[in-house]
Amino acid sequence: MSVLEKKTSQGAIALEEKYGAHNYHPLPVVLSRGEGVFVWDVEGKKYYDFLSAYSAVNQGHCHPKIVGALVGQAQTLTLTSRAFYNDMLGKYEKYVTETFGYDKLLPMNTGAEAVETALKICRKWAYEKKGIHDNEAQIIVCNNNFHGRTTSIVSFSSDPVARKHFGPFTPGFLKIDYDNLEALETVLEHNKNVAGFLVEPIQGEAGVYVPSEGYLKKAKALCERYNVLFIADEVQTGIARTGRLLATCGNCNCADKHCSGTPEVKADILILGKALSGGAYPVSAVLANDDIMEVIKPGNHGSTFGGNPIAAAVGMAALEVVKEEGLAQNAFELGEIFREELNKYIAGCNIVNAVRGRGLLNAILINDTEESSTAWDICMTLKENGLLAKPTHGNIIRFAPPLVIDKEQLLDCVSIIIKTLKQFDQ
Ligand code: IF1
Repeated sequence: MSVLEKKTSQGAIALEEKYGAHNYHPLPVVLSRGEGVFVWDVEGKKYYDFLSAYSAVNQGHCHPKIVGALVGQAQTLTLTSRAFYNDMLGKYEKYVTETFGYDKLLPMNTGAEAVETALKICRKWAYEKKGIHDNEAQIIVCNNNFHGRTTSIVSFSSDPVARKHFGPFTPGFLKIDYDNLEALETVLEHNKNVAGFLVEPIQGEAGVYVPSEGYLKKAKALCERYNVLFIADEVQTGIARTGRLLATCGNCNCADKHCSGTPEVKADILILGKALSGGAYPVSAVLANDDIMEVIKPGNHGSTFGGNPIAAAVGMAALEVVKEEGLAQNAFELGEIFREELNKYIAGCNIVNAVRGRGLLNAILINDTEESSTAWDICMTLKENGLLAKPTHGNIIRFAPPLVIDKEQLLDCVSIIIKTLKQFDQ
């Protein structure tokens, strides 16, 4: 039988291996179906999904309301381009801007495109509003950031694997340590050409690194003092993942249907992606108020697919699900339980050093080197035990289930994780 006919995991992996570029190293599991917190492989084995497509599937796999919106719109009108108006985009823009409390939205498709968009808006604002001389604007970014894969974005990455042999790089970025206010202030003090500060509220790829209490608020205050735009990349942390509608939200009750995400920190430019569509479709967005967004004029920026009617329908449905099902509240409560239960185990084990995170964006730090295969081996055993997760940085395992998970399922997962870790503990 040829690999094409063989409907097994091995066959599917062989096809990707032969015909696909080798830009990933996936866990050897081939998924063919998903529903809520579960996915099934081609052999029919059922797993808890503890990656959620890197936090894109916060609303759960194949959420009927989101799929309904997708199918309904796909049968009506899929794409017009922005050369013409469509009857969905304005409704979507109104809904999203009201939800997050901004004047305007610029629609894109992927997270990286939205980050690029934010950088362009920030630079243009710097030249036209702040008065920085042409081509001299600088944007501050953090060490160990992850903002995507485009040439400009990898230009300011600190990951050698993501950068090597992709130069020459885009200039105009200044790197400082994350969670370090002095470093931020020093750069702001000594450089008159700073236009913006791009930051993740929690560094995801860096291993779910949660900054010190008050860091974002104080960083925002510094930006205000120096007339620098605070740009929050909430592609991964946004849409209820961290127990708030946004990780930059304060103590708002996001389970409240009318919550507009009272901000602890209100970013000047907010970047959303991933779960903005619940994983059903690539949908990203940049939000800002008029004084900033008005620098963008016809011809300055755009995308064939950005703001298409399917994206608009899916985006509205996906946000409605978050509000209707109280996913921020659920993520907050279950996140507390998750860390508490794991901490009980960690206190008496050797294999895990710590658990950290916010809401349902968490990670455990494996007691081994970054070069070791321990975290990978644990993820392989978790897979055998019916739970899918992926290591980051060699010795950190991220745990980010869909936010529709209930308490009973979460406790079931905690026991799978602990049972697995015990197999590695000496
Ligand atoms: C991959 C991590 C997650 C992001 C933030 C922008 C983007 C991302 C804060 C770009 C994307 C991804 C993409 C994914 C791995 C991944 C990731 F491990 F790298 F950190 F989510 F945890 N800003 N994050 O996290 O969005 O263009 O991909 O839509 O496979 O590269 P995108």
